[in-house]
Amino acid sequence: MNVREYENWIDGAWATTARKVERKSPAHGELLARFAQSDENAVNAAIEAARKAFDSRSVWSAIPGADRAKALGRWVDLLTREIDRVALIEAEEVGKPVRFAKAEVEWSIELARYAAALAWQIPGDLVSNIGDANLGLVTREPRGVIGMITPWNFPLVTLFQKLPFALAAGCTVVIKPSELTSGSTLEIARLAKEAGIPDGVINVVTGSGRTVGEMLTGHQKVDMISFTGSTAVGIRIAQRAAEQVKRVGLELGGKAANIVFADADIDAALDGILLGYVLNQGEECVQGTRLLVEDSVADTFLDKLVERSRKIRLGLPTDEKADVGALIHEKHMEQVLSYIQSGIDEGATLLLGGSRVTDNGLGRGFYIAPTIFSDVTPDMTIFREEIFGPVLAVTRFNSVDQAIALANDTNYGLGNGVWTKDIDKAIRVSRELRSGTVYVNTFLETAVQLPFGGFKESGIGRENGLDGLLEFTEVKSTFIKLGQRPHALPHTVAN
Ligand code: TXE
Repeated sequence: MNVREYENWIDGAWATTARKVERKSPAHGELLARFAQSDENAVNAAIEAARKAFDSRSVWSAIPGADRAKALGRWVDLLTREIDRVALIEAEEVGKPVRFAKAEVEWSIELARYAAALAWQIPGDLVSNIGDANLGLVTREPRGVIGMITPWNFPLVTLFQKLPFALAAGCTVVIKPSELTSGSTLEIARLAKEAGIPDGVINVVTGSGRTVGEMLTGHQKVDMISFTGSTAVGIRIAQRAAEQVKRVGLELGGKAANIVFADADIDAALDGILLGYVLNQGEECVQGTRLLVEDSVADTFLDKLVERSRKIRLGLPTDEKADVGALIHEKHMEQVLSYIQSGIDEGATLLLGGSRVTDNGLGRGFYIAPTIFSDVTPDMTIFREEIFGPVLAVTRFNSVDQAIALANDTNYGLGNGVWTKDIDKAIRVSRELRSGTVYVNTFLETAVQLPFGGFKESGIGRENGLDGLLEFTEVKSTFIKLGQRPHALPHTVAN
């Protein structure tokens, strides 16, 4: 296997770093790539390059939006050309099946195309009702240099929910991808140069969160941190950013519930719940990790769910037929197993799975069988904490009010699902769910126009949609006086 060797990408070129970190496959243990372990000099150089590109207005930040849109379009075309190669890198480094990695790159491309189009028309306001002698302009300017810190579960999508939107707005960026999955981010930075996006607009420094992430967050010349990752790290970033009154965008953890009412299309609900708890090995912030099912249909629903879950195929990243891959690393796998143990110890009923899978050539990887617990109560750890593995916690309910209360009984608020054919019920429940996204009779669907983000501890701010672009802008009010301005202190000019 060819080991990919990467350096940092700074000011439009590879920048050599002495220390490297290795990434081994979580699916079969072989060495995949070496990434730079950046030091302070590298981080400073990347920030300086982004600052210079931003401050010299004619490079990117103040050029016509149409020119930025065209450059982003060329970049997307190049990424489209390289879908298969980038998808394979993504699959290998994360451990996920390649067909899902390919869908992820395709979705990233769609996000970038949409964001590029937004660059044509960044909204502003003209305030003309403040008297004939006055005119007000409300304009949106790019926020500046954005530090982007991204996680390992969807390295490209989590980045593309930020990057093209920030670029469309006119910002420049320094990205710190996860130290486990930096390959695709470095590849797209290189493609940006080929597309004619000016040097310094996109910079990538790799390394750990404790070093590189902290440096980026604490740097005076970074105007905003846009972060996707755990709530614990998000809180730490917000605290540090507050010291500099630095803007943050935080997309954090989740504990989504799918509510299945007895009048739902049961076949569709089964399909959505299945995908919702195993997609990306369950390593997903909007994972449908809790199932709330109406008591009258619960037994048959669970029987069918277990039956379908048994048919889920685990496999290597290159296995085109695999549904579920390996977890990101051994420690994470052990943590998921310890959550499963807590479910058993705290009295939930294990209906399926519950252990590591090592047969069929998966023995060197970190695989866990799809796992379903029933009789889960809200005080149990598996009901409350983000597990980030293919584990479903099932709780029964008897009324609409009880279902809503159970779904909202969490510190998180990223997404939830409702399954019912009753339109009144669907709308009532979706209004009362405290989450940034609600899916009705579907789950994990996306549209680039719809903003994405969390209520409560799931985050601050929104990605995607027009809101996703506006996050990367500052609002400026310009007051214009027309004609002769009357003296405010006339006695100071009287003879
Ligand atoms: O995330 P971290 P981890 C959740 C999920 C998972 C848990 C831990 O529950 O099990 O978090 O995953 C960088 N200053 N999610 O530990 O640490 C880090 O290098 C600045 C949910 O991998 O939050 C990486 O680039 N940066 C989530 C990024 O933060 C720091 C996706 C995310 O890593 C830093 C991933 C610091 N002090 C995990 N410490 C989602 N919402 O989808 C780390 N980083």
